[in-house]
Amino acid sequence: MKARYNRIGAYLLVSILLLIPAAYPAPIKYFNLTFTDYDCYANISITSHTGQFTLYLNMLPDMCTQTTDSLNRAIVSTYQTSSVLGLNMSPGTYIAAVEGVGRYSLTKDSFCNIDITSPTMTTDFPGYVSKTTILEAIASDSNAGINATSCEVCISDDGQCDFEWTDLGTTFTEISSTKGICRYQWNTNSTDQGTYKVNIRARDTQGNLGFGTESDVVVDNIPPTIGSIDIPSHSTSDSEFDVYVAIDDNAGLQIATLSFTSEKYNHSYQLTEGNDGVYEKNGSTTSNQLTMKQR
Ligand SMILES: [Ca+2]
Ligand SMILES: [Ca+2]
Ligand SMILES: [Ca+2]
Repeated sequence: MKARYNRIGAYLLVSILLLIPAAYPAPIKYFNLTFTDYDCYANISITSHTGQFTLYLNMLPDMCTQTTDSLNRAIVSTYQTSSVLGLNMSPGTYIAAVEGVGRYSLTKDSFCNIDITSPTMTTDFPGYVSKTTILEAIASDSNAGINATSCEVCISDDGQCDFEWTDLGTTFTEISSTKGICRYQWNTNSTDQGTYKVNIRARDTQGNLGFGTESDVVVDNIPPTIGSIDIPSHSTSDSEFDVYVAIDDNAGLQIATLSFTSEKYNHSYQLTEGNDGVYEKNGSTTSNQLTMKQR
């Protein structure tokens, strides 16, 4: 009987052991490193806080597979730091990976010696301008940096910015070595009324040219005309009344302000609908709460 129990015990032990894999593969986390320029280097450093890790960097760009058989690797145990280097890397996406169990942290540093990427130009031009206005663009170039005297502005009346670029000289305002503002003061008093294509462009120190977003800007130096104001000659306190004013403008009314004074009150209201035409304001002499609609 005892021998039989021993056989059953051995059978159970073997069964349990068979359920346990011989070895667990260490988990791998992949990440990418992308370059758009040439002659780039990368320095990826790994620190183990607990456990052993292997850091890999595949030096062949745009590979779909693996990194772990690469020779370019660094191995660290708890409290150790090591790094892998990539030199003379070309444009492309490179796969890196960390293999191991525990906690770790990474630092990544990279730089390219040959910059072929254009600066990024961020523009937000106004839709309507009058008198003297400022056109500006924020230029940034994270690699070579911006050429601080390379700003040019285009104001075109033929529908396309192509040959109308004017060098702004030293008007570039630096924010940092890789970022700055191109600014142009446009005196529209000597410009014909109408719609213009406007844009700003700049170069980085390697000569790469970046463009802002070409936009329509309307020059409008003609003030609106105010027609007769139709308002009741008398109103009692708390009574409702209507005011009718005809306002005309050549290029889109932006803001109109209606002011009136009574024996007790002095009010000013802004009409902001932005359309030409006749406006209607309904209100009370005892309240600042007025509604306005286009009649
Ligand atoms: Ca660049
Ligand atoms: Ca043109
Ligand atoms: Ca106008």
